[in-house]
Amino acid sequence: MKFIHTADWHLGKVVYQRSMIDDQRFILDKLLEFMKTEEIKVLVIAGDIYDRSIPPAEAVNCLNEFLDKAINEYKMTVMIISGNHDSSDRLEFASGIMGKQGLHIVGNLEKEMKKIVLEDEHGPVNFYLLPFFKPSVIKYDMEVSEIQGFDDAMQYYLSIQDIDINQRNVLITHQFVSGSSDMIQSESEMPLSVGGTSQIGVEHFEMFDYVALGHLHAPQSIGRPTCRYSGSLLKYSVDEAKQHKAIAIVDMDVKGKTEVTTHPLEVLRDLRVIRGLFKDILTYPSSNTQDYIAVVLEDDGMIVDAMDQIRQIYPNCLTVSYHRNEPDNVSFDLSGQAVVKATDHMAIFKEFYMANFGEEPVEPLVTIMTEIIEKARERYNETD
Ligand SMILES: [Mn+2]
Repeated sequence: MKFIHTADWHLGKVVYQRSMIDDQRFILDKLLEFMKTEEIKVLVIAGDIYDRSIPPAEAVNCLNEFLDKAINEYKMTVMIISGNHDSSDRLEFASGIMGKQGLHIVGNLEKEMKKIVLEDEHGPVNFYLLPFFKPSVIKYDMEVSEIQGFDDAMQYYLSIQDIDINQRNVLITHQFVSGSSDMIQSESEMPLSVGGTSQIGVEHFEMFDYVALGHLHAPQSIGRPTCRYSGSLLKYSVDEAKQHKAIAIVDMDVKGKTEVTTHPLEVLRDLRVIRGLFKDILTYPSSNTQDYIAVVLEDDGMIVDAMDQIRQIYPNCLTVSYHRNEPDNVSFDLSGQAVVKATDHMAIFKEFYMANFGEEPVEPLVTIMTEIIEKARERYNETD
């Protein structure tokens, strides 16, 4: 059996005030075309269908049109779970009725994991649909008081499921699953928890022949080739510019024989970073001027109206910044604000000052800021 694994569509996403709905419609058409050509009838979407818990109407319409074609026209089976960006209740709406048509949506965690059984020439393949959940759901709703975090919540939850390890099993889930090597993270992922670790050890998933993960936006396997983040549908932040987005094609043969390949889908507009001197960027434009562009200027001085002039050539330019304001620990969030990864308050202030004024803050600013930080710490009882 072959199926497609994808995740993190974030329909309705706005990047630097630009709605990406046209790009999303375009790539979803390409996905349908690809599945039709390859005669693949099963699609798995591992959460974050929408970008927000209350998605805009155009995002709902986009999903609706996609599912209408996939289910009614192409007779596909589609399995969807909710991610941390989705509203589980909204996503689950009418899912009971749609199950008969081949559309399976699980938004809320149930004590018994939803199982969809599909058959091929080798027998059944069990797809388990496990939506994003926080440890508090296990701790309070299921009344398991010893649960501390994401890792033991997942371990506990899987331990109470009845899974036949002699059959072929696929898990679809949306969590931060980690292996022994480094994971690639992106700016456009919303942290799953504030404070503490939300990471779940990959070793808890050994009973599954394939684990279809959602949450991390860079395509990557975790621990083994058959435990994988498909990555997001499109590049959703500037730091994802160099990633190669692709869907995963999972080819499941007999038990123990599962192959994974990837396929990049054609995009309407790419998201790229262009670096250089202002005059060079204007004089020698690259091809695909309709792409989403983040410009990093290597000029020393400030250029008045840089964005307006660049947009004459690159109408979809998202952001213009200066290389000199680019310390290693500053990156850019979706609204174009500099995000400082340092946790030290004074370091954050210094980076903020650098990004705005192009120089280090001097006295008496530093002393004043030190006092403000100390007062704020006292007020919120914060210690180092
Ligand atoms: Mn996501």
